[in-house]
Amino acid sequence: MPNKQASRIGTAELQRLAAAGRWHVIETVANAKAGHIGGPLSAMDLLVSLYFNELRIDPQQPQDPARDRFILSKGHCAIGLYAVLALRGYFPIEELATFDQGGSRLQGHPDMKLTPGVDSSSGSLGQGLSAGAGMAMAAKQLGAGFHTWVMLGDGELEEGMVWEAVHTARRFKLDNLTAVIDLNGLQQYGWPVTEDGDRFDRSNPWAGVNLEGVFSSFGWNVVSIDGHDFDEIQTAFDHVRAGRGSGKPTVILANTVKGKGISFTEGTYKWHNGVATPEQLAVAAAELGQTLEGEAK
Ligand SMILES: Cc1ncc(C[n+]2csc(CCOP(=O)(O)OP(=O)(O)O)c2C)c(N)n1
Ligand SMILES: [Mg+2]
Repeated sequence: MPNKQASRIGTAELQRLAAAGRWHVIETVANAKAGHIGGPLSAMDLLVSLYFNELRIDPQQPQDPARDRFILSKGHCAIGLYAVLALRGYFPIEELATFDQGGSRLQGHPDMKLTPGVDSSSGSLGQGLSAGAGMAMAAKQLGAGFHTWVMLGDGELEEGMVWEAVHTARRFKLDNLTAVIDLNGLQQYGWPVTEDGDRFDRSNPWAGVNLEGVFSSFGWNVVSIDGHDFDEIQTAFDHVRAGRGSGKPTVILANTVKGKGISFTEGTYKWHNGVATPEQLAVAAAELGQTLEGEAK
């Protein structure tokens, strides 16, 4: 059985890990001179909670067949996942410095053949939930007890293939599958609009849509949370566990802030991707309680 943490870690430690993870994101992307910021930061509290308190995994045995699976369907947020995998011990923190370089195990989008701990390649939005449904279906057929988790973006939710998987997962009673939706209200640009001088409509793609009702009507268990509140995240995980045996997959609708945790990246599409200047890095380090070398103060 994979080595789940013997006991859950508390909120203060989760906050410390999330701050370190956010720092690794902005510093690593600045070092690589390209990469995504807003999505990795909005997902960070969820990722830390999953990897440190929920997934049954063993970083020493990343291919253990009994491990829980995690798919980052919004694969452009790879640096967020890599930061958490490094903090969790899958590979050295120093390896983050190779991010997005030729020959690195840490490419700009997740590659399951390269990176320990990455269960599915991703980057072309819309596909991860189908892959996860396949894994969950395989677990059922094999009588395996592992759980499959898939994280999607709210812009990604506009992809039609997502909804094929939403329908299929209920059809096959995949109560061993959980979708975590990072509802940060922003995507890369938005809908193109010709009459608007700004060229894009950047309003929340799901404003006015009752997503809870939509997923419920597809037959899913639904839990809505603040995706930056560690207690609420834990409650959602408990909800998932309670849903095992119900014949229903569970969706966690996690309300988040794009770019969360650094003042100048919060709540703006402009930091969907971007490279921080040395001055901006200094601000981020101060806000996240890090030194510029990345050591916790
Ligand atoms: C099929 C596909 N179309 C377009 C893109 C380019 N793209 C990368 S990120 C992104 C926006 C995604 O927004 P969202 O899912 O909300 O992610 P987040 O806000 O968490 O970064 C787009 C359109 C892509 N990777 N795949
Ligand atoms: Mg988004």
